[in-house]
Amino acid sequence: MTTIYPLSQLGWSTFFQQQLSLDECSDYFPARVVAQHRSRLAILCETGEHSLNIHPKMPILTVGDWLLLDRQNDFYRALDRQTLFSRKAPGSKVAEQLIAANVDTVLISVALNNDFSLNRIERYLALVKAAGANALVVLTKADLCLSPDDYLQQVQALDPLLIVEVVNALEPESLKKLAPWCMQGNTIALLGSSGVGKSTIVNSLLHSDTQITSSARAADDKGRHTTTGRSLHLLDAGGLILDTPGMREIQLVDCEAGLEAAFSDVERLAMNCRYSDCQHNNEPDCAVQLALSQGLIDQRRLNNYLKLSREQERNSATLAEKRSKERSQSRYYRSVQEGSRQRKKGLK
Ligand SMILES: Nc1nc2c(ncn2[C@@H]2O[C@H](COP(=O)(O)OP(=O)(O)OP(=O)(O)O)[C@@H](O)[C@H]2O)c(=O)[nH]1
Ligand SMILES: [Mg+2]
Ligand SMILES: [Zn+2]
Repeated sequence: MTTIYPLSQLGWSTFFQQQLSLDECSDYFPARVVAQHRSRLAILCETGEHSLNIHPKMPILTVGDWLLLDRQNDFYRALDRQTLFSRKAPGSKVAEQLIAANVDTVLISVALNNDFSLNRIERYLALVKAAGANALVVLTKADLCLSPDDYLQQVQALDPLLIVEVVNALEPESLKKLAPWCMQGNTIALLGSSGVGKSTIVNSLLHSDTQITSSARAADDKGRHTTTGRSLHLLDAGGLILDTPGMREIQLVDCEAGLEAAFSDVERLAMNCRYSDCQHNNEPDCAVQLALSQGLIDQRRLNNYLKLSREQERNSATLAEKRSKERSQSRYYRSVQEGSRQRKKGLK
C-alpha cells in the first residue's frame, strides 16, 4: 500500500490511537470523514480520498469523524470524538444537529460591516467552548472598514485572553496571521454568517478556487448562502481546514458549560448573589446588578448572557424530554417485539 498521506497529517493523534485494540490495529484502518453527501461520505485515509456508502446500521456521523474500515473498505466502527459541534436543528422542532467533529480550533468569522455583532460572537464562543475546542475571532473585510481597531478593541474587551485577528481575506499577505493554526495535524473550522468570507479564506489558504464564493448583497451586506455543504481540506502546512455554510440560526442546546466558560466574569459575580437561583433582575443583594451599577460589566453583555441562558435551558429541557420519550417508546417496541417472539416460540 503506497502511503500518500501520513495519518498525523489527517489529524490522527494518540487520543484516537488508544481507542484501538491490538486486533483492530492489524485488521482495520482509520479514515476521516471529509464531506457528507446524500447517500455517501467522502473519506480520506493514508491512500487518498475514497467514497463510502451510508448504511442504515452506521451511527449518525459528521464531517471530521474518524472511522475504522476493514480491508474491503467497509465500515467497521466510528471512534469516540475529541470535540463535537452541534446546534439545535433549525426550525420549530427541537433536535440536535451535528455540525462537525474533532475540530481543534474554530475561526469565528465576523465581517467588519453590518454583520458585526458582539452578541453573535458571544453566542459562538459559548458553542465553541461547549465543544471543547479553541476559539479565535477573525474579523474580515478590514479593507472596507474605516476603523478596524475600534472593533478589535470591542471584541478584545469581551475577554482579554481571546485571540482576535483582523484580516482582508482577499489579501493573502494578511492571512499569514492565521499560519500558527494551520500547522501539522491541527483541524480548524470556519464558522460565521453567510458572506463574511469563510470560503475566500479557505481558497486563499489552499491557493486554489476549490470553494465557490459570491458577493454579498450590497443593501445589507447579507451573504447569499453560497456554500451549502461542509468540507474538510488539507492545507500545505499540514493542517486541515473545514469550510461550513453560513448559518442563519445557531441556537444553543446542551451548552451550559459553554455559557459558563464564555461568561466566566458574570458567573463569578453571580456566586456572590444572595440567592443561588438569582435571576439577576430585582432580587435583593444581587452581585451582578451591583457590578452593573458600578460599570464593571455592561448592560448589553448581561442581557445577552440572560437571553442565551434562557434559550439553552429551554432547548435542553425540550431535548431531554424528547430523548426520554424516545427511550420509553423504544423500550415499549422492544417489549412488544419480545412478547411476539415469546408467543411464536410458544406456538411451535
Ligand atoms: N473586500 C473584501 N471582500 C471580501 C473579504 N472576504 C470576502 N470578501 C468577499 O465577500 C464575498 C463573500 O465571500 P464568501 O467567501 O463567499 O463568504 P462565505 O462566508 O463563504 O459565505 P457563505 O458560503 O454564503 O456562508 C465574496 O465576494 C468575497 O470576495 C474581505 O476581507 N474584503
Ligand atoms: Mg462559503
Ligand atoms: Zn444576581
